[in-house]
Amino acid sequence: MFMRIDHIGIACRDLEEKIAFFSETFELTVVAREVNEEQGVKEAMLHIADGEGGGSYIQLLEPLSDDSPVGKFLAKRGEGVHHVAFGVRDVTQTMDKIHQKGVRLLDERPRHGSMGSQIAFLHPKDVGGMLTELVQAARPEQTEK
Ligand code: V0V
Ligand code: CO
Repeated sequence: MFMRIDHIGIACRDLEEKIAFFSETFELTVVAREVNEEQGVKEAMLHIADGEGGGSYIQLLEPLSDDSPVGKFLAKRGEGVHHVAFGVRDVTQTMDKIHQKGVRLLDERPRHGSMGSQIAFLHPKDVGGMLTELVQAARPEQTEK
């Protein structure tokens, strides 16, 4: 079902400061930046490695507002790991399979994610307290601008 860890999402208050820290400390390169209004975040992807069907990354997330998912998380828990995202071949099919096993989906249909991906979230309370994201990476031709 899962092909790789696509990314670890980290909630931060100051995106630029955390980009500087992660890129300098771990020698990682920022490969994408995006403001995602629907998800209420400003985010950056730092590349780690390439895997089957896509790469793996650290995703740094700064909230666009206090009442967004990441804004609420910061207020409640402070900075730190916000979610773990797994790479899947077909996000809709994987959502159906997982839903049939009794795990609540936070999205009824896939949403737009970083770098042209299709994403969907699973309820953290049904996954041992871990907010879980499914990622179907864009095919190369879909990421070309
Ligand atoms: C909340 N909870 C978490 C959590 N956020 N547990 C683990 N990890 C998290 N990140 C717990 C929280 O402590 C509560 O537990 C319970 O879940 C319900 O949380 P709540 O505070 O009552 O509810 P909200 O309104 O904060 O909503 C939480 C959820 C929300 C997870 C439903 O954040 C959501 O819909 N997230 C999905 C979208 C998202 O996170 N987007 C930002 C990343 P107790 O206190 O009841 O025990 S965007 C992204 O990754 C992109 C674009 C990408 O990858 O490309
Ligand atoms: Co993510």
